[in-house]
Amino acid sequence: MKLSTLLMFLAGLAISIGLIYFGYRWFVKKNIRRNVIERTLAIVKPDAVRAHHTGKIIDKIEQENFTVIDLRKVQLDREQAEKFYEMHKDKKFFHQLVDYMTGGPVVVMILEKMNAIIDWRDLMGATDPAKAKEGSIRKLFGTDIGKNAVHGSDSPEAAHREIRFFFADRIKE
Ligand code: 3AN
Repeated sequence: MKLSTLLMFLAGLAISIGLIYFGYRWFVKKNIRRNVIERTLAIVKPDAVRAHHTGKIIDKIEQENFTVIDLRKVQLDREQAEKFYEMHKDKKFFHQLVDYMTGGPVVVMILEKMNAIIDWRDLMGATDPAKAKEGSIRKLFGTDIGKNAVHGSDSPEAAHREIRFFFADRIKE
């Protein structure tokens, strides 16, 4: 075998192993059930607040045994919405997202239960309400992928950052 062929084979193998390793870590991080009591951030977004769905959404949250630790109604300004969604700043829907999230008040909540992060995302349903499972909040109350009724933190790190964002006074608990 020629040396160049061997090197190409080894490079391909290293890239494949790297992709599998980092892909697996990403998947585990996004989907983990650690069986510990967690807190997560939930937001009832402007379309759902405007449509008077807040009470129905909280009812579903409590039926699933989450404890609402704190709750606030907040009007985000552009600077706050841009900061909150800064990880999406290069996406083509970013400005639409900021317009939407500043278009009316939101209700933000800290939710607590075992596996709160993944369980709240399960209860929310897929990002696109059309693809969300039956009975999920986005299926019931979402309009479309841009106006999908609720938000939930997607990892322990995000939950910590997002709870601090809205409830800095509670983060030391
Ligand atoms: P999720 O909220 O399910 O974690 P992300 O983090 O991919 O979804 O997206 C954050 C938010 O950006 C979504 N909740 C939605 O409001 C908006 N968004 C995501 N994808 C699109 C899209 N293709 N077009 C418009 N808005 C989108």
